[in-house]
Amino acid sequence: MHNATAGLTEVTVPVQSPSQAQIARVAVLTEAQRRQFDQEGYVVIEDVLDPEQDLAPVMAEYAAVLDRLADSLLADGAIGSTYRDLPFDERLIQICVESGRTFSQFFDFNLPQKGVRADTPIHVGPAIFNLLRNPRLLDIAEMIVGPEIYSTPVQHVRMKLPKRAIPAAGPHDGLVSVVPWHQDNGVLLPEADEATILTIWAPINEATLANGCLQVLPRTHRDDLVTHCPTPEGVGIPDVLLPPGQPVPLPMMPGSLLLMTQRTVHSSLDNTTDDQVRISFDLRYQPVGQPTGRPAFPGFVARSAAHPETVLRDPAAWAKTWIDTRDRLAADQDPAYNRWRADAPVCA
Ligand SMILES: O=C(O)CCC(=O)C(=O)O
Ligand SMILES: [Fe+2]
Repeated sequence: MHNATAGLTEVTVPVQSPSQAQIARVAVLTEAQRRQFDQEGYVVIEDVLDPEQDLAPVMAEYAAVLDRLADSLLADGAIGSTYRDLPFDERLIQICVESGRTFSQFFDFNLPQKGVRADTPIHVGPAIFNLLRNPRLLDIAEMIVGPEIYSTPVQHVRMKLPKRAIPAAGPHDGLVSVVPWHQDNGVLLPEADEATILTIWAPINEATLANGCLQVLPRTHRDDLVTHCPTPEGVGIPDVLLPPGQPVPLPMMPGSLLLMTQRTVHSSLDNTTDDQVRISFDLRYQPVGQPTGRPAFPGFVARSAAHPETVLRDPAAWAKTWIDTRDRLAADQDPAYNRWRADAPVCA
């Protein structure tokens, strides 16, 4: 009864905390923030998203994904309990440790670059779509890419695990582990070199030096694309080619956003904690009509002043674009995504 009453009260008398009232405004970059983005190649903007309103629905969806995953692993005998009573990150860690596997593809709203099968897991739920279309995110994106905004298909959720939860045999890729120094353009096809691609990196829980926050090399966005090499952790810039400069680590609270250009050199730290999963989204927006660098994957028009009728608003239609893509790729050859060769002299 107590819960029902509390729920009703919330609905009839919405309580607005000062921070919620502040968050409700149209999101804008101040002149100083815009200047920092232009001059340094990155900027952190605090309190753009409301953790309760904007991020909790995403985590509720992921909790349901983890429920289903735990049920099926228990049925297969891979784990001894579903660990339903543990908080999300402890539960995910326990399930990875016990099964000796990692499960990034079950949560990601993207497909692997190779070996897509008709049953490759992908989570394209409505809460994820709503986050991609969040008006405050799009307000910020509009200030960089203009009023015709395309949500590119090059985006991920990353649940970076403590080292102890990653099996020695891997995978040690950037969805669960450290990410080497790179420019985002370096992981795209050359077709996107001249595009304007904004990366918005958004932590869902607190990102710290200990659990593997991002770090940037300021002002590197003014350089051309640097040669990258394939590495076991993903495509990265070899040490000899890393531009000089002092890395700036960026611990961040949920609700804050990091904005980067497609040429800003950045990486992320190891998760050296025992019991935390660093959960974050990296989302990308660009002007409608420019190449995304991953032509085999589907994006969508997220906002359009000129052609509002082209905006995708239906979460089920969005999900279908990915499921259809999965079916097509399962039947096809792997498309090429990377321009870098492991046998280039600088990569040896
Ligand atoms: O989240 C990470 O650890 C790396 C993210 C990244 O490279 C990006 O957002 O472009
Ligand atoms: Fe990146």
